[in-house]
Amino acid sequence: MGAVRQGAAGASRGTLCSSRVQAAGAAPAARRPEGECREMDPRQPTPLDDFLFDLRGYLILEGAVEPALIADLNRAVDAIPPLEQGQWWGNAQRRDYHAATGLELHNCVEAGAPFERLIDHPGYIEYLRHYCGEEHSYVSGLFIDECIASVRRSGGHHPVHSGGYRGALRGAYNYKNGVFRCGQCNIIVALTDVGPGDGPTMVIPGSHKSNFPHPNQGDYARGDRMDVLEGAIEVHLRAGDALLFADGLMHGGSSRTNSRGERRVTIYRYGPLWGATRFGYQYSQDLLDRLPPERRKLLQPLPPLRPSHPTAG
Ligand SMILES: O=C(O)CCC(=O)C(=O)O
Repeated sequence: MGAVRQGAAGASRGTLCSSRVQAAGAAPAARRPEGECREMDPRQPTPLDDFLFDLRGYLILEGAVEPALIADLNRAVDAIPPLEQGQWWGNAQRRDYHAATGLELHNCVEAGAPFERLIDHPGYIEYLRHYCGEEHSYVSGLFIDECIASVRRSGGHHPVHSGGYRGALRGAYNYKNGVFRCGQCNIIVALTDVGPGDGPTMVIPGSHKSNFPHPNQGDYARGDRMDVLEGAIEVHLRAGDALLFADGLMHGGSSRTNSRGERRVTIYRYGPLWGATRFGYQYSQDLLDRLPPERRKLLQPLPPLRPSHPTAG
């Protein structure tokens, strides 16, 4: 099974080192890290994207992340030491969702500069703002409530979960009065090619709106595999492609049957700026302090507000 690849939305886009466009005298905090090159124009969702996202609950953004960053991300993944489930590495923690998923390093924005660069990547950030950033409201903006580096080896998989039926508001798909109001959208960036046998993510197109439970979805905790679940398709990606989907879409990971190698992806979950991290992870002050303001806002949209001169008693 293979997902139909959608045409590249914004074909040839140049790159530009931000340092070249920095206004003279700009505050250092507003600068991107030295040598970091960014695409000139953030990719914007098109009317066709809106149609397909509404219809299917997901989009494939081909070539969303440039090869140089993919190479940096792979080097950053190589640098992750062997970790036990629950073990911390700095302010990131191995927390596999399920015994079968393989390594899932949560709070991965704390695991190296390449992960920071995904926070507001122009290959997809405007899509998130559009679909789950409460556009045209008094609280428009985004917050990243989970970010994960995932490494899966032979035999690994992720059982199906989510779906419109009795779905949590947090991940719900919504469109009303001319605006999207999704509770959460996920961006999965492929760091390796993910084709047949590599353990591609699976989705059930349209299930973000389903009114019924899937009768054969099985038991998540028991680790039932979704490989042959009726209605599910594999999403094949090349390294650098991104899968964007409403969290309310039924999704999971097919079994990796290739005996060698690894499937490497990052999973960043975005929601409205008033959200909270799912498991209680806190972004470190060191990280918040060094990020450019527009990135910092995606991790801490509203700095804590306290009286500067607390009154006694
Ligand atoms: O690992 C995968 O391919 C699926 C990821 C997933 O199920 C999730 O992000 O909730």
